[in-house]
Amino acid sequence: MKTLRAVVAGPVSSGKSTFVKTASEKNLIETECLSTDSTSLLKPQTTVAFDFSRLILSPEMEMHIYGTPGQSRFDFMWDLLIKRAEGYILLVAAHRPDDLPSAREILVYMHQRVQIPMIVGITHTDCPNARSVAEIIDALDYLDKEKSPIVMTVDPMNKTSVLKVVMKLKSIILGEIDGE
Ligand SMILES: Nc1nc2c(ncn2[C@@H]2O[C@H](COP(=O)(O)OP(=O)(O)OP(=O)(O)O)[C@@H](O)[C@H]2O)c(=O)[nH]1
Ligand SMILES: [Mg+2]
Repeated sequence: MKTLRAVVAGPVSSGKSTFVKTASEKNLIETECLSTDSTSLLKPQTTVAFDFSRLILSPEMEMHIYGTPGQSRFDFMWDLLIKRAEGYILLVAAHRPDDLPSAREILVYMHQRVQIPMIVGITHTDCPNARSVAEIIDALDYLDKEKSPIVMTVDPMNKTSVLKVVMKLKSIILGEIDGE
């Protein structure tokens, strides 16, 4: 069985754990602990190590999906996870523009370590004050000017929506479609 490894990264509360859980067919692992500091204003629990789920793609292939912690004090986990990955999804919440610098920091962090297929997944588009996709991409100031990233809106609570992003990433990793 061939295994593809994908990482789901992004700022605190962008929807990473929800995404990984929704994609899951089996073996879900979560490492959520009570939030402290400013994160507790957003949500009672936060990921401290990683989320993990498995998805069967075909009889010969499965995908392991790892969700990172959002807090930068756990960035050693970002490093561990991204270095084994074949692709990643950067989740960005559309309704919290104050998080965009942190999303960009994560993008830079990943880009310094790997050049692998990636997708920007815009979450919380259903929320009041959600910014437009163009505004978000502008703020991310994508690093590779010759290649624009694939950008998709995604509802991490909706399986069809999550699988659409996962299958797109799989196709780019396998070279079935161009990542530009
Ligand atoms: N309305 C709305 N809520 C969402 C969306 N995506 C995620 N959520 C909610 O946002 C909250 C945070 O989601 P998590 O999946 O825990 O976020 P996370 O990125 O894993 O957060 P950390 O582990 O703390 O970094 C949860 O209550 C989700 O149900 C979305 O697109 N729309
Ligand atoms: Mg989480």
